[in-house]
Amino acid sequence: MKLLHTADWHIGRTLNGTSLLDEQKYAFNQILQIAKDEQVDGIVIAGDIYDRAVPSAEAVTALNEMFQQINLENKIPIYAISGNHDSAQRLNYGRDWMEFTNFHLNTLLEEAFTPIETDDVQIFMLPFFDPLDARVYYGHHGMDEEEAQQITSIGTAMNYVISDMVKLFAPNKKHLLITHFAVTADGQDDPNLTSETASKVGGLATLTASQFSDFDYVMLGHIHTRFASPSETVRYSGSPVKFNVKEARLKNKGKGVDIVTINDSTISHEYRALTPQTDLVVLEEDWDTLCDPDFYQNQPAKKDWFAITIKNFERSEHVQTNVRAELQKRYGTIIELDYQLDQAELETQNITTNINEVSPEETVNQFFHSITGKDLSPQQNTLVENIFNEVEREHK
Ligand SMILES: [Mn+2]
Repeated sequence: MKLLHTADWHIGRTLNGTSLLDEQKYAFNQILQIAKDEQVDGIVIAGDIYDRAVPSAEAVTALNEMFQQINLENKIPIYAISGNHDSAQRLNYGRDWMEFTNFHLNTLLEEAFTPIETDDVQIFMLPFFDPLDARVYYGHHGMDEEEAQQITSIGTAMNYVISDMVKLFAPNKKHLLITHFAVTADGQDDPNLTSETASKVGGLATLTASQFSDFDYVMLGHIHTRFASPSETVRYSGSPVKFNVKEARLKNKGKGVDIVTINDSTISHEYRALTPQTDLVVLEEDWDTLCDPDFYQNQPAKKDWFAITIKNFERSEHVQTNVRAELQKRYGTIIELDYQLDQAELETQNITTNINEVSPEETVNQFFHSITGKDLSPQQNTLVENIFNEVEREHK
C-alpha cells in the first residue's frame, strides 16, 4: 500500500491580508500530480483542512473542487481528519455518503474507533480533540463519571484512546494512525519520564512519540514543518505552503509531501518537494542597498513576495519619503515592512518631527507604527491613499 501524506492545508488563509488561495491551488495541483505519478492508494490529509471554523464561500468552493479532482475524477481515496482549526460539525457534513467513493472523513473522537481495513493494513483516523471531548466520550463509554472526570490532560486522554485502539488491532495487519497534535521526541530516551511529566515540559501540553509506539507508522498534522517529526515512524508532512515570515526565515523550510510505502516487512517514507508559485523572500538591508539597482535587480522582484527589514534606518532623512511606496516600485508586493532604527535615531525618536514636512500618508503610517510597532498592510495603505485622494478631490 502506498499513501501520500499531507496536512495543514489551511484553505482560506491570508498572509498579512494577502490571500494565499492561488498559492494553495498551485501546491494542490502538484500534490495531485505526485499522487497520480506515484499511483498512490490514497491521500492522507492530517487535519487543519480549512483555516477557520467558518470558512469563506471562496474557500469552501476551492476545497470542494480539490476533493472532486482527487476523489471523483481520479478515483483516489481520501483519508482526512479535522484539526484544531476546523469545525468538526461543519466539516462532518456529507460524511456518510462520501464513504461510497472512498472519501473517509473523521471529525469526532468516537469515529476514531472504527478503523479503515484493507487486507493487510488498519488505518485509524483520530481527529483533533481536547480533554473535555474525552471526558464526554468516556463518560458514555464504560467509564464511571468520577473516573472520566480525572481525564484532565491530553496525555492521559491519549493513553486511554490508544489503549482502546490497540484492543481493536488485527494481529496480522500493519497499524497506521492519522492524527493532529503536537508530538515531541521528549521522553523517548528516558523511560522513567512518564507522558504526564513530559507533557508539561516547557509548559506546553504536548504528547510524546513513545506514546504512539503501538503503531507501525503515525502520520501527523499540526506542526507546519516536517523537520519537527519526532521519530522515523512518527512523522509530520508539514504544510504545503509557507504561512508566515517566521517560516520563511527558517533554514530548513522546504515544503512537500511524503510518500509512505507499506510492505509486509517495512514501512518507508520518501519526501517529494513542492515548488512555490510565489515565494516569500526575507530581506534585511540598509535603505541604500535596497534602493540600489545592482541589488534589487538581482532579486525575484515583482515575482515573489517580500518581507523587508530596513537596517539602520534614519527616519529623519526620509520624512518626506513614502518608504513603502518606494520599495513597492522596486520589489512589488511587500508582505511585511519593518524598521531597525539606528542608535542616534532611537535617541531622537521622541523629538516631534515637523508635521508639515511629512506626507499625510506617511503621518498615518508613522502613527500606526508607533502604536502597533507594525507598518500598514498593503491593503490598509491603499485605503489610506484612497481616503486622502478623496479628501484632496473634495477640496479642489
Ligand atoms: Mn495547522
